[in-house]
Amino acid sequence: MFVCICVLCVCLTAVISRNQEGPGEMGKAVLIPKDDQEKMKELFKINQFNLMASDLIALNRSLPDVRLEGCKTKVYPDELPNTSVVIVFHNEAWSTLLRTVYSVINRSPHYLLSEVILVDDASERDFLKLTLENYVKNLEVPVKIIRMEERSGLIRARLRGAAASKGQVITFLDAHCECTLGWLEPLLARIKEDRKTVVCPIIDVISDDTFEYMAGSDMTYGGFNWKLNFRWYPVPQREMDRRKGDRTLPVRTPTMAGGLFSIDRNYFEEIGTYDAGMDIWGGENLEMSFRIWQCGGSLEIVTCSHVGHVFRKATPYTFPGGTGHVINKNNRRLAEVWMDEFKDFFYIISPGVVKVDYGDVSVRKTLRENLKCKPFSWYLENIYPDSQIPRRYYSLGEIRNVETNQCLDNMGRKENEKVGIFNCHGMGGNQRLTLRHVNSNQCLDEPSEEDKMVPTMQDCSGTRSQQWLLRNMTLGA
Ligand code: UD2
Ligand code: MN
Repeated sequence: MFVCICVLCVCLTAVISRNQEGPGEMGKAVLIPKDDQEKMKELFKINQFNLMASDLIALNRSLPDVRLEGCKTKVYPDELPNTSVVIVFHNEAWSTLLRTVYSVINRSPHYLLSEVILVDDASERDFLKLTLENYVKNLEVPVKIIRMEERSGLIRARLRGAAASKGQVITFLDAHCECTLGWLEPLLARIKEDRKTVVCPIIDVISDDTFEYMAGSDMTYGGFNWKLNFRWYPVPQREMDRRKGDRTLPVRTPTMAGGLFSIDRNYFEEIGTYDAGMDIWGGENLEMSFRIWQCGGSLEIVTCSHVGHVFRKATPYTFPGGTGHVINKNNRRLAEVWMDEFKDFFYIISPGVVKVDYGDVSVRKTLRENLKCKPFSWYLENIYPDSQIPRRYYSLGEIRNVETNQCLDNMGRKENEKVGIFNCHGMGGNQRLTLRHVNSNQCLDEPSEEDKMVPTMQDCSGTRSQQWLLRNMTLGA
């Protein structure tokens, strides 16, 4: 008996020392020696991350516990719904894909893990075929592999994975993630409390250069800009106040990044899964975010759950049809179905996008009617009041003097400064003006004597000096 324990001690020590000293252990950066850097740069191109570094790191590497102190002591109910984890991939690297799978299996209580589903979106790499199939057979949790017959894009691949899943909750992850200790319980607990809440972890950053693991912030949440790009913004004061300053409580977020979230299985179906008409990549995250909020659900970042993701600066794979075309098409689909008259802001800022054929969205419009979803103006007023999109407006475009062909131009200046007059360039930018509702803060005011032609932007006063005659203003691209 004594010997046994002693042997165990030795083993344990061996494991711990390996874990703390190997490359990338505890989430540390992996630095490649000078001599190998040429090779490293070559390999980088394959996945647009440092494949050499990733391949040096153990598939089950250790990570730091980056949670807030208050999260470490939280107790969750014993009876939580279980989840299927769906991971879609196209030509993913072996080490990142398997590290994702190991981190799920090793850091989730197994009674909460129904299965892991890998959906191969028509990858062309041999090791992702039979070698992968044989490898996952030996893992402790059932891992199912589904193959798309042809390249379908992440949206339709996720739909396939979701349809095959059996868990009460579906958790989606990208194929280059690492889950940290305690990541799953807070997500499932929140869904148990309210099945119409869709939850995201804090997405930590795994460096694409060194694979260093860096904690993400609980002080940022998801928004978007007029081009319909997802963006991170600071959590506004109103949301801090709502949570009474308790940073361990979930943050209500206007949008999600898209790759990492959990959703009640039945609710996923009730709310209309995904728009299967969207191709390859992009747009589905905002589409789902708007849909959840407008149709009676809510979207949160559960700040006690941390999952890392390799953020890349460029995409490693092809976009059949062209990158711009695919993304514009997906964005048009979401704008046409969910954004009502506010879609015009997107169209004005992205000239050319209106020419992109977005196919048939009638099924999605019917879904919106059936679910009796609220208008986009409600979403902007109530969920995203800090949006850059002006919520009350009459019109958006350039103000052109048809005689001289010159346009009002804010010349990049700030509030209460003069606006300028410049040749119309039709590119938006500083010449994109909105004529705001009288309640908004700034209005064009008449030029003073010495300024001759040039009006200024002033707080709206409603006086005659701020009244302008607007003729032939057109809205649209
Ligand atoms: C972000 C999301 C991503 C998705 C995307 C918008 C995070 C961390 N990531 O981009 O999940 O919402 O925004 O669409 O929030 N893939 C396929 N087939 C394809 C293309 C991609 O299966 O045709 C896989 C890919 O291997 C990966 C996942 O889809 O596992 C997401 O793709 P990405 O990692 O290139 O997207 P990312 O992180 O830039
Ligand atoms: Mn990704």
